[in-house]
Amino acid sequence: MNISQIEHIGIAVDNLEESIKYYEEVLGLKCYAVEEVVDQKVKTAFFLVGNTKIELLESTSPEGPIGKFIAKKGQGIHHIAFAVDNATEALKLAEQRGAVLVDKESRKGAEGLNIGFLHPKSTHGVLTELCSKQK
Ligand code: CMX
Repeated sequence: MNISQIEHIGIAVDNLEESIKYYEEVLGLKCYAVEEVVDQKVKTAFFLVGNTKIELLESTSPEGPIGKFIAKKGQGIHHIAFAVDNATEALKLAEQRGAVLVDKESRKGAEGLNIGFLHPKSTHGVLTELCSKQK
């Protein structure tokens, strides 16, 4: 699997603009990118903290994963993403080791990364993303 670092922490928010203000004006971080990921039904905003990113996620639809999460739990930490060499291989290995996959293979996510998720029911409650630059 070879996890090299926490790539990002995903945080579900009600309103991207309002949340960006908090991260910039209170914490003094700088939002360096805003991107819509259409197939995930989210708008994202990114901040760099050392080598790790904070990814804010606003839902574009109540049917999307973030819309459903916020309806149930409200705003807050949604997932943790680990950087690996090859997300598809890491997913396969995680499955062999007992995790339940949301994604059988990696797919394209924000910032062009290849991403795939492990189901939180199999990871002690934390939605876990594996991501890589290569496939
Ligand atoms: N963290 C912890 N638990 C979570 C969770 C999360 N982020 N999201 C859902 N759950 C829990 C729910 O609370 C629920 O638990 P209970 O059965 O005890 O009530 C269970 O998982 C099922 O939740 P659900 O609301 O019925 O949602 P679904 O099963 O339809 O979907 C999941 C859950 C994880 C499969 C779905 O959210 C998913 O596919 N996530 C991966 C994709 C994603 O999150 N995309 C957004 C980020 C995109 C990006 O980073 O670019």
